[in-house]
Amino acid sequence: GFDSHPHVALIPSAGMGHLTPFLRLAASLVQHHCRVTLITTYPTVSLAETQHVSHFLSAYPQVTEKRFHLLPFDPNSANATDPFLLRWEAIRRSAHLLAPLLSPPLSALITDVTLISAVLPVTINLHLPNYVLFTASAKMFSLTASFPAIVASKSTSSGSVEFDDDFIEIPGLPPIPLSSVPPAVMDSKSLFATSFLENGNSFVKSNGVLINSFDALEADTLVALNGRRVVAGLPPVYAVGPLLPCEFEKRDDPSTSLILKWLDDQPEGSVVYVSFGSRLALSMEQTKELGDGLLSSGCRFLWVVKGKIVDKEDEESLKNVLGHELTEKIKDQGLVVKNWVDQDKVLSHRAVGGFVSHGGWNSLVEAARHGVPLLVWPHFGDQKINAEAVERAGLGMWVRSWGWGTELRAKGDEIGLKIKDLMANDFLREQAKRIEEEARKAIGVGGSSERTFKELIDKWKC
Ligand code: BUP
Repeated sequence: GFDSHPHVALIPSAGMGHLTPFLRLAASLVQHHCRVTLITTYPTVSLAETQHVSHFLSAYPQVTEKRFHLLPFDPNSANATDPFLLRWEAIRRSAHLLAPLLSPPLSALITDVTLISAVLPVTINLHLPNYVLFTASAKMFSLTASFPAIVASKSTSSGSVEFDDDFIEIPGLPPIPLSSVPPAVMDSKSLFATSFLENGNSFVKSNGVLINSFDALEADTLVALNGRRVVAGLPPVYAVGPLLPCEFEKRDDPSTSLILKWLDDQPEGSVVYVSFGSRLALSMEQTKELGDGLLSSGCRFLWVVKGKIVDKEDEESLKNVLGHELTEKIKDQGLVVKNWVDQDKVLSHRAVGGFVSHGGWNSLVEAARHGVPLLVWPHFGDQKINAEAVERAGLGMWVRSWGWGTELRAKGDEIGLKIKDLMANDFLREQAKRIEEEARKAIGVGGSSERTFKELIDKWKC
């Protein structure tokens, strides 16, 4: 029947890179007069996630929280060690018990991409439309969706997969270098690889895919996807980005005040912001090379470091993570912090003129929205593919010869030169400003993302 207020449930996966866009989307749905149910699982992997969900729920009392109690899960039973990946698997293994949380009748369920193949049987059974929120780039989506067919075409009679070329061909799109494919995907027995394939196979059975991207950022990829050239039977792809940070995400703790005060004292565009996201702790060697690079660049910097992957376990002091020598040397040139920073406030600060990022998609889109040029240094997963996407858009650069960060190929001097180049590159700065303007237009009245989002909500009304 006709309902002018669609009721949408969302089921995010573990990790801030997944939770953040889900909560931004949820907030946006509330603003568009949708009823929203958020499906949560506890305990979360990181403290940041618990705080984030609780700030969100206090800011939006009209949102219904449904707690999904997971079945006991033995991490040793899965071929993986990453705590976030293990949580995805725990949710996947409980997904068949979701049905009772999906009532009263909903207009749609929006599922994280890491969970889709496990959740789909439930929603199909309930005749509930299922949409995926893909939390990386449209470019990465094109690889994820075409990968099952690629693997099938490369399988030998013995069952192994042999990639004989240096590139992966995706219909309608430029080939993707094999060296950019997430390494975990190439390890065909890993948990990541098997669920990546299962999820990749599921898109054709879902009703649509939402992506935190916009036309000017990934024009050709979005055109190819929606021209249905990439994978036969793929549902519509809805580029609804940039998803905006919300009031509830803002921080005004002492550490944030200190950072902002420090930035206030720096000349316009002079500071390079360095952060590798919420799931990556650099090794001692990498920290040293990056530290040397920042120093030799001669630029001022704001550097967010992490000692451990999971924040709850990160008790090491800043001094220990950096080492005595580096701590002493950087004092006059940069500010290094080990807390969660309000990245939106940092990127919007006039003093910030460049961003050295690991290539997490949320961070890259946030840089786009604020017109901050990027130097991407990919470490794992989708990060090289995302880096290619921002390079193509003109928003940033990355150095292919550095390989994955974990390979330790990037050395201090070279990192320093690249950072210098990033901060002095007027052409890149101009392009970044143009993309910022395009981002603003995309979500403004009549913009591509705004129209797409409304179209989707209208679909849920009938
Ligand atoms: Br760290 C950090 N403050 O101190 P990505 C991150 N963030 O606001 P990731 C902060 O977390 P995946 C901090 O703005 C972005 O929205 C940041 O997501 C925010 O990378 C989010 O950039 C991080 O996608 O996740 O965390 O590595 O691997 O899933 O992409």
